[in-house]
This record gives sequence, structure tokens and C-alpha cells, in this order.
Amino acid sequence: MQEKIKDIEKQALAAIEKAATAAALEEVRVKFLGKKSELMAVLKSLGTLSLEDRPQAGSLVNASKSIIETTIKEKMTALLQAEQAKKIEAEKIDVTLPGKGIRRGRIHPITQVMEEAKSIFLRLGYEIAEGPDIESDHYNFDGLNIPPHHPSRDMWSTLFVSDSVILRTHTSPVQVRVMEKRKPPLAIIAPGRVYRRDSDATHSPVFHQLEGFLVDKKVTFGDLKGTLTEFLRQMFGQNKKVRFRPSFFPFTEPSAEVDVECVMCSGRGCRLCKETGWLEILGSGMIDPNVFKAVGYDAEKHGGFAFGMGIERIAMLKYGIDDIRLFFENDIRFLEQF
Ligand code: 2NL
Repeated sequence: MQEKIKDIEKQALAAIEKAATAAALEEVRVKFLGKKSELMAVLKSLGTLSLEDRPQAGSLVNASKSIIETTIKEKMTALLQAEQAKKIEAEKIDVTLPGKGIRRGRIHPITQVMEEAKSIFLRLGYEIAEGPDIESDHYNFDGLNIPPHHPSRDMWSTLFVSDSVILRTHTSPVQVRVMEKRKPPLAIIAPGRVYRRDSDATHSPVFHQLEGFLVDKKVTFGDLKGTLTEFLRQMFGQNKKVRFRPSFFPFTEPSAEVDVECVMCSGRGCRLCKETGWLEILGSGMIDPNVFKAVGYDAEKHGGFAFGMGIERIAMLKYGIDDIRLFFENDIRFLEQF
């Protein structure tokens, strides 16, 4: 009996020594101390012993049981500690490592040019006005001295929603709406999207315009020239030459197109300016009395000038871009260059 108990104890201690994980050690505990263990069987069989042998055998079993229990407990604590340490080590992160690089976005080149143009006019004292993209032909044409069926409507390839509702072909209707509502003196710019049935390398069916006008008691062509020259020099360079060429628009009389000295060749002549030395930037003119009459102003007592420009065209000239469609493809390789 005594030998058997000592043998079980030896086996148990060896198994404990061998157990490498908490789970394996738990199996050892069940095997040597569980209800179905050899030691428990021995304990149960004590009843078969004689009364004088029983106490000694009982205390032997209990001593072995206690040794095995204590050894398992100590080993379990060590194993659990080691396993916890390993887990912590595996989950360790270095919060001081640099993060993944974030790709910075950029303002779209059209927005950049639009903002720059707007801020020049804001500094000159102009106010910003906005209006609907979907317009009536009244505000887009009639109010601008372009009567129904007049051939000058062909200057814009209009996109129709219905017979009398269209997508605005310019932002001038915004200015007609402002004049209808408010009295002079007024200095207004109208930036926004406009729409035309036109599509090639230099024309997009959707593009952006900035138009503007100034109305007061006495406004001269000299005011127009001074204002637009100042704008163009702030936009393209202080020492750039500017010239005004006679032109025609139904809503202005007289009208002028405004050119700036070529930004690529400084006037010597190149591919960009088609060897002319000049880049055409703006349309402009003195507001036609018929426009004033349509909005209820006394054309005798008021004068004004107006102008309009295409933002895509300015951006193309400024950055040397030869295809307008690049602005609308949203190719990151194009956009990240600005
Ligand atoms: C162009 C033509 C121009 C205007 C726009 C305008 C607005 C009112 C009255 C008179 Cl309310 N005119 N806008 C005037 C002259 C020319 O732009 O095609 N520019 C690129």
C-alpha cells in the first residue's frame, strides 16, 4: 500500500514536471486527483484495511494528495504567468511608430481659378449673386435684348428642358434678376455653371463662367477698360499688356473683346496664341439701353458696363492645358499637379 501510494506520487510529480501548458496541467490534475484517479481509489479502499493499519495509510494518502495539490498549484501559477506574459508580448504595439501616410486632397483647378477671379472682384467692391441653373428663356434671352426667333440666339447652342425652359447658356440671367429686384448703384458678379450643346477639346457641355456688371449714374467705357485691365493684370501678371477689340453682343453696345499678352511667349507668337501674341479672355461692353428698359431702369439716367469670361478657358491658358475634358475626368494624376 505504502509503495503504491509513493509510486502514484512519483508518477504525478513526473507528469506535473512534463506539463508545458495550463491545459496539460489541468489534465494531470484530473488524472491524479480527480474522482476516478488511482489515489481516490486507494482512499476508498481504506475501508478494507484493518482498524490499526487504517490511520497510517490514510495519512499517507492525504500527505501525497497534499504534495501533488501544492505542486500543481505552484506550477499552475507559473504557467499562467508565463502564458499571460507571452500574450502581452504578442499583442504589444509601438504607439510611437509613424502612421500610414494620408494622401492630401487638392482644390480642383477650376475652383482655384474661380476663387481667384472672385476674390479680385470682391477686392474691387463687387458683390456675388447666384441664380438657378435651369432658367426660363425670358431671363436667359428676352431680358438680354435677344428676342424670340432672333438669329443671335444661335450664338449659344441651347439645351432645352421644354419650349420655354432651358439650361442657362450664360450667367447673365442672374444679373437680370438682380437688376429687376434692386436699384443702382450696383456692382455684381455672377459665378456659376452654364450649359451648351457643344463638345470637343476646347468645349464642354457644362462649364463655368464668371460674369459681372456695374450700373451707376455715369459709367464710361474708360471705367470698363480700367476695371478689366486691373482684373487681367491681377490674374495674369502686373506688367502684361491688355488690348480691347471691337466685337458684338446683343446685350452690350458698344462691345469689346479683351485680350491679354500671351502668357507663354510674352507676345512674340507661339502655338498657344496661334502666332498672334494675344490671348482672348473676356467679352465685355456698355450695357444696351434695351436691357435697362427690360428691367425697368431709366436708360437715360443710368449707364453700366458688363463682362463675361469662361473659367475653363482661363485655367487652360494659365496652366497650358490643351484639352478641356481633363477637368472633368477626375484623374488623380492630372488633379494632383495643381
Ligand atoms: C462672352 C460674353 C459678355 C456680358 C457678357 C452681360 C450681362 C448683363 C448685361 C450685359 Cl446683365 N451683359 N454680360 C456682356 C458682354 C460680354 O460675355 O461670351 N464672354 C466669354
